[in-house]
This record gives sequence, structure tokens and C-alpha cells, in this order.
Amino acid sequence: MTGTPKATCAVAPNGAYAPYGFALGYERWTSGGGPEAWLTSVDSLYPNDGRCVTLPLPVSVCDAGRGSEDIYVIRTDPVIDLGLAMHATSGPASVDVNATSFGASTAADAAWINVQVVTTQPVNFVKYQATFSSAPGAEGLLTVYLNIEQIGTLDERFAMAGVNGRTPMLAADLAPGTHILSFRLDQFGGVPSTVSVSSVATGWAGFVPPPCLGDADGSGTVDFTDVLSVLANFGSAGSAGDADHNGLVNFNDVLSVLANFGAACR
Ligand SMILES: [Ca+2]
Ligand SMILES: [Ca+2]
Repeated sequence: MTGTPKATCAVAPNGAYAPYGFALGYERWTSGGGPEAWLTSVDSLYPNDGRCVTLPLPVSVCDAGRGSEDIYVIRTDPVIDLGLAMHATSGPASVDVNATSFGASTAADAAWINVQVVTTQPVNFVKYQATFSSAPGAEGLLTVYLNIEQIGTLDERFAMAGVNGRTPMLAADLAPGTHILSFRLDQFGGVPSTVSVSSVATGWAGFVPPPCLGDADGSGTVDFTDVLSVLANFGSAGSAGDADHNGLVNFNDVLSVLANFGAACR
């Protein structure tokens, strides 16, 4: 995110163009509230001048594991019960497994856990939350693997205090089946590193926004004009009036408008 400023979007309060880079990155946000709060803060400090388009807000902004690329989470699978799932660890002295989380600590050799994950639908991301709780000066490196392939890392030196949410995208879609998800904690510099990982789940995301349910006329919001659009196109096929995006315009589209009434998708 460093480099050329987005000149039309990052006008500093003093009127000068400011780098829309690392200092404003979500990676440096420590005030809580997630990406929404971060974006609100950035928008407040650097109001646009009317030439910017409104950014669609994906569920995950900068923690997608692909830099600042936007991803749109379409489906998140249930959090994996690590205690119930088949798993193997580097040993009870270095890894403590609970139902929804595990803690790892290492002073020398790596601490690791392999978890058997059974997926029933295609998967293209893994998400987790990691919190380091080491003594000052620790330089832990948490590495995540899926079926032996490395899919992400989290460097303690640059991690935020508190919870670090990560959503590493997979290089290829993962077919339903039994897979092995692994977390490995290494320490560098001699200070023991300790991390807790929770909310581990798989899911499916896309790089374009999912269809806006209820938005029959494609305006980006769901309101009374969508009811009119459904009625005007009732019985037809195609996108006009198709509030639930199944290719047909029928009574279900009326229900879709009502169920999502008031929603704003962009
Ligand atoms: Ca609409
Ligand atoms: Ca429909």
C-alpha cells in the first residue's frame, strides 16, 4: 500500500496530498472496531473532494492475505471445534488445545498443531484470529499451512496488540474432502513467543460483490422502486425485476424485496 498516493482520495486536512500508504493502513489501526471503524476514521481525517467513488466495503479489507485486495465473503463455515477435530500437536508442553482455540508457546523448537478439517463445500479461504501474549521483545512467527502448502504468516513484530484477524486466500479452490490445516509458531531472537489462535474457519469468497438480494432494479439499495420493478417485469426472465437473482421474476422476488427492504449494498 505504499507508493503513489491516490491523489484524488487522500487529501490531507491541510490541503496537501498525503501518501495513502502504510501509515493509514489497516495494519496499523489499533483503536478497535474493525475495518469499518478504520475506514470511518480515514474518511474523517481525509475527506474526499467529491471526485472519489464510494468504496464498497468488503467484509475483509486488509487482512485478506493478499495485501489490500478486496475480497467479499460469500460463505463462512462454522468455527472448527479444535478439541473435537482430529488433531496432533508438538506436545502438551507447547500447545494447549481447547474447543474453539489453541495456545502455543515456544522457547526453542517450533510449536505446532495439525488439525483435520472436513469440508463439504468448495473452500477458497481460511480465517483465524491470533493474539500474541509474549514478553516484550519476542519475535514469533506464526505460519499457516493447508495440506502442507503455506498459505499465510503472521509476524509478531508487526502484529497489532490484541486480536489479529487474518483471512488468507488459497492459491486454488479446495474441493470438499478431508484436509489438514496446520499452525506453526517459531521464535527468533531468543525471547519465548506465545500466541493464542481462535475462530478458525473455512469459507468461500469472491473478488466481486455478491448479488444484492432484493435489489430488483440494480440501484444498489432495496426500496419501494424494487417492488415496482418486480411488478413491471412479473413473469419475465432476465435481470430486470429479478430481486433474488435466479433468472426468473415471480412472487419470490416480491418476498426477496420485502425480506431485504432498506438494505444498501453499495
Ligand atoms: Ca433497488
Ligand atoms: Ca427471481
